[in-house]
Amino acid sequence: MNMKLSFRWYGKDDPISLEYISQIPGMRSIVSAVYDVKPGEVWPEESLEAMKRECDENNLVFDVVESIPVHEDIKLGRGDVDKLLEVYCENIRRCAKYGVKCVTYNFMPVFDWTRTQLDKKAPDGSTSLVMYWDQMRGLDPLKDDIHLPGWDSSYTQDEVRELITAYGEIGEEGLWANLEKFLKKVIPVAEECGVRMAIHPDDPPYPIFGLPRIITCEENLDRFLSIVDSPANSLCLCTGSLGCAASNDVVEMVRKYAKRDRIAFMHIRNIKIMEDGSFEERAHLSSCGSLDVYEIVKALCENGFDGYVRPDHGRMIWGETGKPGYGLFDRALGATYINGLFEACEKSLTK
Ligand SMILES: [Mn+2]
Repeated sequence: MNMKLSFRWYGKDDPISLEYISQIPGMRSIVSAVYDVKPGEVWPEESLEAMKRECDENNLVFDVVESIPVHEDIKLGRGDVDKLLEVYCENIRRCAKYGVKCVTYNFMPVFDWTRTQLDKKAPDGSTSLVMYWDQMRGLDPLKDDIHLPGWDSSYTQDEVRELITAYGEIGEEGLWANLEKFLKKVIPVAEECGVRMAIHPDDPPYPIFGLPRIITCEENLDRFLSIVDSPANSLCLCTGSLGCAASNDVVEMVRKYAKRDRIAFMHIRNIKIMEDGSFEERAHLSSCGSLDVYEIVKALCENGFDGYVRPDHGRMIWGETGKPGYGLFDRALGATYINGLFEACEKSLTK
């Protein structure tokens, strides 16, 4: 198969072993990062070297990083941005030195993904992540001490308020300007090292608590890609993130950007959009959610996609416990389903 199947692994603290991951049919690459270093600091080479060695020992390739986090000061355009950008570039060089070909990152203010519950029980007893508007409404982080699951707990509530206010002041155009500065510095370095930078869309792709969100829709993806028109400036197209806005036609987006070779990395998962715009993470199968995963894979194959693919969040099934969204069993089922779709699509195209 042309695509490179990959699996996210959280390193030594991940309850799932590389040996287990290597037992998933067709599994090729490990997606990981150095998790014990703060944003804005240089990654120790020993950590990258150890990661590469452990993957090698399990016949897996460590060639995708998710993610090198972007320091809030880069996104806000304040503090010593030049120094932070230099550190970012150095981390890309170091990753490349140990074989990394693709680096994912995001430009989401303050919080990464937003959900209201991480263990919503479905009728079949499985659990998954959900975002329900009736649990969100009435929450105001500027007024109340709120703790949504998955939020960086290292921030105090006062720090969160200060950041939210600062992002409110720069707004969407300020965030675009800071992203442009980031790309113009980082992409030439990535090109030199043979690394493709892959931006992850905002999850969900609309404003939360008034925070600006810009990697959200086709118009904005076009704008993003035109800032630096290079394959090194590409997308991590996350079907579940873009797909939870009903206005996004994910199949068309995949077709368009795969044709232009601007998708470096695919996150494949399915979500169910509810009537009020809330969403639930579901099993990968098309019939389990709102996305047609067959059409997504077909659009990739028809446009010669040969980048990385990973089964994104899975449900917790069969009594497994662990990091919500990142269990072994359902992501392995997702991987096998993805393999099947790719085999069928690729074979039908060559006949
Ligand atoms: Mn994703």
